[in-house]
Amino acid sequence: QGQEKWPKGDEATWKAGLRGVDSDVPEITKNIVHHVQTTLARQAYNIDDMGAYQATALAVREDLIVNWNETQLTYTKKSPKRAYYLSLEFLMGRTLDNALLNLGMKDKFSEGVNKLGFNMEDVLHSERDAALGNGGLGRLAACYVDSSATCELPVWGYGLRYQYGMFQQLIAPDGSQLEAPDPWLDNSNPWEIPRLDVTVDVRFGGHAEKLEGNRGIWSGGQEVLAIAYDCPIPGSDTKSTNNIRFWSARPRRGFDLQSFNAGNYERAVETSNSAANITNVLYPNDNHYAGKTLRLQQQYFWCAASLSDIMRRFKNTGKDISEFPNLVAIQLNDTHPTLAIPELMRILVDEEDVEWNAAWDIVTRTFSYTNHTVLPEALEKWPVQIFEQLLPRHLQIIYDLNWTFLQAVAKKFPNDVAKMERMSLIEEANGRQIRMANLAVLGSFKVNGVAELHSELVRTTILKDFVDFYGISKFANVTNGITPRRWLDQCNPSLSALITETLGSRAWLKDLYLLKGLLKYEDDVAFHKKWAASKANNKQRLAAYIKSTLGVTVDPRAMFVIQVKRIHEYKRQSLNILGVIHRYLTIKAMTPEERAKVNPRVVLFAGKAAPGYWMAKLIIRLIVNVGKVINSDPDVKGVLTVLFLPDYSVSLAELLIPASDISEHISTAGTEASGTSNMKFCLNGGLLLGTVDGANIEIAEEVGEDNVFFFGHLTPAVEELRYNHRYNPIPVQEKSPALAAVLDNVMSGCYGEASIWEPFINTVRQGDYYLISDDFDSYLNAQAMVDEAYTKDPKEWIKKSINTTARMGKFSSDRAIMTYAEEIWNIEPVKI
Ligand code: CJB
Repeated sequence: QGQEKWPKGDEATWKAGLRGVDSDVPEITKNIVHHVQTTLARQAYNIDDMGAYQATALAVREDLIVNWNETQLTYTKKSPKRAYYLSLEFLMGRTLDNALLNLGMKDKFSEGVNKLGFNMEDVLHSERDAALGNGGLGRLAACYVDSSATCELPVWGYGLRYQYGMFQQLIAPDGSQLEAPDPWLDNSNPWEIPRLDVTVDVRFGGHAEKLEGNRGIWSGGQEVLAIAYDCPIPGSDTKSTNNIRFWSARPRRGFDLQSFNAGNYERAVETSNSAANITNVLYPNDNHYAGKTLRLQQQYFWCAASLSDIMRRFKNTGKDISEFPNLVAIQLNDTHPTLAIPELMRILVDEEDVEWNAAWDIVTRTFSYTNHTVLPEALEKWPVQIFEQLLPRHLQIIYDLNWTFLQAVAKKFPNDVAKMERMSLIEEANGRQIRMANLAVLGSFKVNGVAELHSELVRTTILKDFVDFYGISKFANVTNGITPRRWLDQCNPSLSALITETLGSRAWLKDLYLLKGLLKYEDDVAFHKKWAASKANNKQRLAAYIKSTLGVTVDPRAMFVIQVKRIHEYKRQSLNILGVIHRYLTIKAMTPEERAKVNPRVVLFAGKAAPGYWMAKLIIRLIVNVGKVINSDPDVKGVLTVLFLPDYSVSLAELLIPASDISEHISTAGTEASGTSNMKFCLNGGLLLGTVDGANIEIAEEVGEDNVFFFGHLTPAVEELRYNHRYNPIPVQEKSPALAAVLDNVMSGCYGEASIWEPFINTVRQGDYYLISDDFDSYLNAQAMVDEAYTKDPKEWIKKSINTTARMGKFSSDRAIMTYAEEIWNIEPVKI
């Protein structure tokens, strides 16, 4: 009784064949050698680091799959409510190190790899980053799947398997950014499991007919096949292993035989070309909407495949369709997956015969939406014309939803035509467009921003009308978080070891508030020494990398100042480089005695600009060229070095973040929704220099205002300042003589011809939308305070650093994901 029947064949034979997780070194090495021999067809005679990486990865993958299978079987048997995280981007970085640490197997595998004649560090570095994301939004998704597995929550991610990830950034001799493709799958990807049997037909185009009761029939057009590739996501110190299912596009009919027989080979393969294109490349825009048809195709392809898969899994439970929201929660990561809303309506109404209102009830109890930006240029609006061609049935559904919705709006706010216009799913001005954010809000039961200030701005600006309409309770905040496994344990082994030694266990990695225990040692001289040694070690590591990649020697005893993130005007790398120039001019004007007293700095930049973002690329060029001049000027040698590190990536972040003394998060107030690298730097004991924006504010609340360096105007002032720039401009010379001198210096030609920089300099001199001139003096002031704090009392600085790390508990992505689970998805942990 209660015993389940063995599903197939002879149970004992099956069980004898099953493997468990390798646990001792001889088993591990045996399996690695097995893969060298029979998977890679190589031997001890001809194996290199890359081969060793591949064989090790294949061995670890087997362990992951053992746990994956057990996890998925448990989910199927227990049938809990599950959450699905739909994200067009998962910026995973490397997997091997993370998997070994989460499995608790790193030491044993290192020993095994050593026995086979390799060094684990070299093996780990042979792995190529999986860069299926642009920046913060994609890396957040990666942290969230790590935390879901660690917190034993039944969560799957759904994404696209791009053939080409984020482009590789090269810097030309003149300092400009060049882009090269990232064919990351070329060496094959050991972390994915192709599921050639898990496929979905996805339709594009054709025509839609309407029947009675808002039902419809969609037919014709072209069908594209979606094929699933699964990527196991191990939790830390648990068997729980979740999944990201990535879809890849294949032509439905690989070949049109008729055209082929008629001698038209090109036409015959045409379908296959256009279909496979869909998952070719990640769009390299961050915080910017570009409106490309292929991007809309990507979005629908992914939503349709994922929903079909989710529906199939739901149906396997045997439950009535009305139970769907009790077993399924779907999180929309930004508006990119908003098409999932009309798609679920289509499935329910057209295929499952659910009555329209009942279907809408199911939909609106299933979805929730995370907004990641209030920047107007980032909000997605698809031209109705493109929509009509690709998704005619969805357009009908959107029109029908809009009709009912606007009636409700009119009823609640009679005679407020302007409000109706703003809330409509369709924007009528500048060609008709579908407003994806409005649709996402309409179809979701909860909408959240990603930091307190951002959520407040969402409620009071871009979605104010919707708050008036639905009431405040539909709108929430979930402050972002980061996984401490990757962003401390993995990237900063020396600090992680020190923390574990000090706290007596590794429990802090799963309960980050335990870091508070370090506060006991904030004045302990011996602890200070170890803390400083760890930082020095990380700075040396970075210095060695800089030497080997750029050939530049930097002194690890200098203060390392780091700003790494996408290059964007709103993030104001421009303010940083103009501040650097000011520093340079100031030092040059000093006597040698005065110079000897200056706090030596190494200022590091890294980040990619969208290939079509001309101004961001110009800012990179300026940084590189300013660096060239400063780094070759004997007057500032040893006092100021400025470098732009090419090709920023997750792996480079792992090297940079532990090495910072100060990191800069200096967006114009109200523009950075949260930021997450700010959390990573602070967790690693780097202090924060920033504006009162995004999650900087909550970091300061946690670590204490005297442990961060804040500057600049606050959000409420921004609108008026911008207004004044337009209508009552004050010359830069009057507002900030220091800035005026810096701008003149740039235009003097010492970093390259004035005409190159003029377009950028003009954005500051006229209009100054990002308020460089308003914040410049305050920024310099904050920099002076940094110098003073760093040089005056090194003990005090270390104490600040310890305090910062110790008080970062709130920013674990475990806290964030548990908030989603409890307050939005209503799901519970499942023990495997
Ligand atoms: N974000 O990375 C992106 N891309 C976008 O298109 C819009 C927003 C970022 O999301 C992060 C995660 O929520 C935020 O921390 C960051 O402030 C935001 O710019």
